[in-house]
Amino acid sequence: MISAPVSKALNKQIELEGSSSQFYLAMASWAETQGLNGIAAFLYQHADEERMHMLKLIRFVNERGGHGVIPMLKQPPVTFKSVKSVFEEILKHEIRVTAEINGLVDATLKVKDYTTHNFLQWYVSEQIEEEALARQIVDKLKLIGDDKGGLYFFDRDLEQLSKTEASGEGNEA
Ligand code: OFO
Repeated sequence: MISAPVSKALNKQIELEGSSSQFYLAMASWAETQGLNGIAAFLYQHADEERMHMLKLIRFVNERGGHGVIPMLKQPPVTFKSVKSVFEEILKHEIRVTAEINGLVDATLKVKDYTTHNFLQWYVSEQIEEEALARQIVDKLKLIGDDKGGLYFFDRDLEQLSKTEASGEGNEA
């Protein structure tokens, strides 16, 4: 049985994963309106992944005798300054999510909840991947700078990446 404080902390994470999904969805929709279909495909897919992160937590809390609460979410931004700023925001966001996961891991150790601690290890690994990917993309965009041709190829690369992830490679979840 999950303790009330751990259940509360996991519910906070459920909310964060839910708002991550909305955030990616907002960026995907914006990218699509800019004719950046590859970037949009990648972001739509990532929005689905974040929803899956939220669902995984809801199911875990319920299985352990708690109650996963479906959160009310704030509206994410509608427009974005540039593709680079989108991915810079993603990197910042994922760094924040990593910090929250680490805080959760720490909290479970303090109350000796080893089951939840073990469950959270999946999120620890996932955050390493998410941060690394966001960092790689930001670095690529820095190289591209204002080169429109570069952005065209970048869009194609992300389309390819989303296809690879959809086929199961590079996505262990
Ligand atoms: Fe759920 O990992 Fe990103 O936010």
